[in-house]
Amino acid sequence: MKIGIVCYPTFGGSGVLATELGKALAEKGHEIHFITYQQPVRLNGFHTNIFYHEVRVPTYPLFDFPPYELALASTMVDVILNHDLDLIHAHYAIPHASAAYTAKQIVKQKTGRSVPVITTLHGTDITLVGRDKTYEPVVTFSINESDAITAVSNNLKEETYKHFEIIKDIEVIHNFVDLKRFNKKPLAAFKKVIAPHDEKIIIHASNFRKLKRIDDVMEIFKRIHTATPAKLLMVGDGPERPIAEDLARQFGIEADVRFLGKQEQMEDILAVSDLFLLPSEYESFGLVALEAMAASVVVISSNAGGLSEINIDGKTGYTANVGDVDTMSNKAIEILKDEAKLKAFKHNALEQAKLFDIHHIIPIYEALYRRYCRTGDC
Ligand code: GMT
Repeated sequence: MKIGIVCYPTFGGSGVLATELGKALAEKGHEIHFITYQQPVRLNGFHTNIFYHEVRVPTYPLFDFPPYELALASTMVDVILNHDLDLIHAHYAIPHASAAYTAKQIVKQKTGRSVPVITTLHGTDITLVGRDKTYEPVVTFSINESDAITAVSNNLKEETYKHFEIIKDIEVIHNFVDLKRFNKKPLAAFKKVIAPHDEKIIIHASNFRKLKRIDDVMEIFKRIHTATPAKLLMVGDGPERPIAEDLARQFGIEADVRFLGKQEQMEDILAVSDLFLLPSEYESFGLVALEAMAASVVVISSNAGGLSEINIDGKTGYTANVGDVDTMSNKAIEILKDEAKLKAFKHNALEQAKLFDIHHIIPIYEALYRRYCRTGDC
């Protein structure tokens, strides 16, 4: 099949998922066209079946806000026509689903052909930004106009029906992880640099927005640090980072907290880690937690959104109510101090991640695409 993938090219989970999906589909022989404003971060290396089309947004002194959505829709039209795409898969509703709708109408008017649009909802496009009155009518319309709608968790499906008037069926296709990427390589030398005295390695990775509750991460680590020798790796960047750096100094733990910024080699960092902290206010899924589990890292998370669909309380880690730093800290300390339990939970985490292996999920997307394909066997 010839598939156009529209996504955000950044480190966010929706862009990561869309890029990994495209790469896996290309491996299976499909022709993949990424359409976005920048080369997606995970799109490294050359593949004969992968094409990248950059959306350029011309500026003009009149524009305080350059119209990205129009440039995106026009680029989609070009790519659909020039490469005879079978379908468009839009990841994250805003503005991708509505731009795809516009592109579809233009192609229909020009050629008479109706190009199927599949929209995958990822989280904040529904639970945060999309619900804003400024966007809601367009989001509702473009979701309903999509030929197929998928959500990355049962929770996100429920949230979508709760907050939008959706008249169509939403199919849940869980996010996935490529377990092959997480074959633990011997990284003893790297581990020694981070934890020279064999301290436990705790990790958090996100875009450091308020919703990630970075202050909870720092508070939980402070308590862990008091109870057992530990180091904290903070991966990513965003508005809450200076606050977290301040807290580390206030708590007197700055020597044991490393802010690594945005990182592409998550596999190596996770490979030396013991425990992942994700106390978020909401996660539709928590792809980063799944990646941690694929690297046999135990997860302590909140039970918000779809997190409980992947992190099984008392098995792969622990979950607690949002803001319950007492439970999260106590459970983290308990497991870090009990080597046998830590080992068992690490094993369980990997086993759970296997359920979401890429090889189970890609065929589900392919079957969905086929349902909307022109010939049925494209
Ligand atoms: O978490 C973020 O802020 C980034 C956001 C995104 O759109 O990239 O992530 C969302 O999509 C991911 C991939 O489906 C999910 O794993 C994240 O849980 C979801 N984030 C939220 O729901 C807050």
